[in-house]
Amino acid sequence: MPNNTETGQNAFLETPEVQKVITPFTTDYHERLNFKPPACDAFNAQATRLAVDPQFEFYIHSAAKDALPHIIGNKVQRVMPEDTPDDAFKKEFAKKRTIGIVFSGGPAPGGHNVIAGLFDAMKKANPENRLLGFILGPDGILENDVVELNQEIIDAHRNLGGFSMIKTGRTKIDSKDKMTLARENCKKLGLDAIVVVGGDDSNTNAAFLAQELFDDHIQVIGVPKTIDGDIQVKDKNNHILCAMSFGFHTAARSFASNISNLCTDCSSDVKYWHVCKVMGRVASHLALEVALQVHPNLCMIGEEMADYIDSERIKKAEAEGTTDYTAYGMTLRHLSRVICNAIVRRAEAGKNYGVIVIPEGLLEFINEIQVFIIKLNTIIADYNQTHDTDFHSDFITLDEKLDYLRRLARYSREHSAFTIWNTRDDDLFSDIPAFFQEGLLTERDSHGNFQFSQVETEKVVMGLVKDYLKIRQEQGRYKIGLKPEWYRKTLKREGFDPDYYGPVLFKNYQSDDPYLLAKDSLISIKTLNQELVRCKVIGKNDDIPPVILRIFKATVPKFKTQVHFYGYDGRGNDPTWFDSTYTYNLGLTVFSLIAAGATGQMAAIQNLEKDFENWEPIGIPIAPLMHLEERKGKLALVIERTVVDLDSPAFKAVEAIRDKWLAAEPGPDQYRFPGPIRFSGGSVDSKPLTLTLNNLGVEK
Ligand code: FBP
Repeated sequence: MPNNTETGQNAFLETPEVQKVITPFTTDYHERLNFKPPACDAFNAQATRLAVDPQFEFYIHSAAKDALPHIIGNKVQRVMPEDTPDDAFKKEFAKKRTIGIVFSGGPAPGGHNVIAGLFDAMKKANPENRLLGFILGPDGILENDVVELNQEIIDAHRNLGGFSMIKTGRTKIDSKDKMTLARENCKKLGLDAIVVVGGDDSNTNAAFLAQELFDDHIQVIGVPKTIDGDIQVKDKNNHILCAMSFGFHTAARSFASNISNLCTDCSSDVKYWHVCKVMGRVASHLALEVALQVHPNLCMIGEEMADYIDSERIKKAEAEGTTDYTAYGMTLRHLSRVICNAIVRRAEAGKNYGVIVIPEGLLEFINEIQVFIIKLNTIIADYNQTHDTDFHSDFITLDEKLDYLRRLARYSREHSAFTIWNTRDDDLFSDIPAFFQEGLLTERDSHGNFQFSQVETEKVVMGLVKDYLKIRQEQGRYKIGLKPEWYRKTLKREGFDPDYYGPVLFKNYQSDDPYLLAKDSLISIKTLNQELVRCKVIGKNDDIPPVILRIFKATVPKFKTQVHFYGYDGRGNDPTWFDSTYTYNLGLTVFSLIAAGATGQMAAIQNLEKDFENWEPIGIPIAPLMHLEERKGKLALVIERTVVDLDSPAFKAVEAIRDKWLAAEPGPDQYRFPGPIRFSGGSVDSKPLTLTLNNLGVEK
């Protein structure tokens, strides 16, 4: 053992054995750096060319036609191998180019491989090609903050997670001034092309940038990134062009691996409900994939909530000759009832524990919340437009914000004027817990999106669930079922006759039910005492026998939760084999698009849902994917986000099987254990289960 002086400690740290232990460079890390993802066939040729594939068609929005005239006519292009390029082709393909690349929005596993793929392809075409990385996202473009990416930098990031190589940001290039600045900076850098790696909003931005830079001959190519999985592109005839954005698989697998550990934990100490919120700003794709990976006891899918129809309410209204508009879409209250019922059913089967998966964007699909979000978006946008300052800087505290809303409501009442915020809105809003009010009033992101990750969705939902369970408990309708054998054994051990006490304590003692349920009236020691006296099992002044008390206590559930948020952790995970390979090929595709002169296109890999041999690199025109959507209180042209399709085989599978996963019956739970993300071994080339199921649905 070294002595305690600084020199001694340093000498200790420098010994090879200690170095081996404390090195930050693990075996997995080296394996990742050295992994060379396979390339799609086309990229093994000397060069590539593009071929328009006329079979794909889109509905074109007239607003997109007006706003993006130079790129609206783009078509789907296939990257083809070119093994016998003539001299003119070779010259053009290998022309010296400077390409800029920027990450935009939240990190997603695989981003570094997009850069690595692009770098390898451009250096293969011409070693003098230069790749510049914009630092900290679109701010890097506006501030001309770039770094030249060389072999050393690229090699240090291959197959590793995060966007740390050049960082990212959420700034949007959304004004004339910013566009002009972006153009000037791209020209100053001598860029031939700029690559935007981002989500739906960033690819929207890429299209506008392509339009803006068209006459300067600076090409713009987008890359579909986001763990949320909501960039999925089909043409108007439902042909799949891009089945999934990159990063989704890794994030979902990472969440699933952690959540399946909670399944193990809760079925071991049988006392907690683990409430797991998983990221996905709006769409529930991640929650759906996690459900398929883990088989949790309960999984809410936001899209289903919006689709819900309360037929009982509709019938009741019809009978009264009225229409009940609240019967369409699920309310928060109803949602909490659905969760409660599931919890109660499991408790009755003796399982007062479990795992619930809640998508981050769940509240977006709850009608009443959606109305608040739209109204508040408009109020904030209007305020910012009519004042020089910003709503959130002028009203810093929640009280100040609420006071402003109250004034709006008062104005509408006193002037009998139509305003977006009336007294009823204000009253309903006052009923919401303060932390949730604060969440609904948080600053929107730079794209005008409501930031669901800032709202404690799970707290809102589980708060209501807890309240309702308490009511059910007071009504005697939330009990833990006891195994008859355990009850009999326990009483016999103490010398009591189970058959004498059974009918007094349980409502189903005479049945063949697998679990005994305490009578509804037994909700406290006092009511137990009363029942025992009423049935003449004990006298008025007798104590309850301790063993009976013990049995009673075993029927009383305590609802204990542990809340978890899975988002940033999975977003930072090192990519799966699927995402590493997918993104590397996206990078190669980007260069093929640029080398062939494309602009306003998004790089994609078709047939991702199939085995790697079937993957095909393509370019998808971005402009035709646009539609009008409300942003910052105004209609804006944006790429349409894909939410979970309730008719998809993946959702249908979950719908059909989830009652089994609830496992509100005797026997073991149905949890699935996907294991940790591995970079080698048997399951290495697995892909998202949603993709596989949806593909099987297509092939059938
Ligand atoms: P992108 O769409 O930019 O990829 O980001 C997705 C996401 O991870 C969402 O799942 C989440 O709601 C949001 O980013 C969190 O944003 P932030 O990083 O700003 O907290």
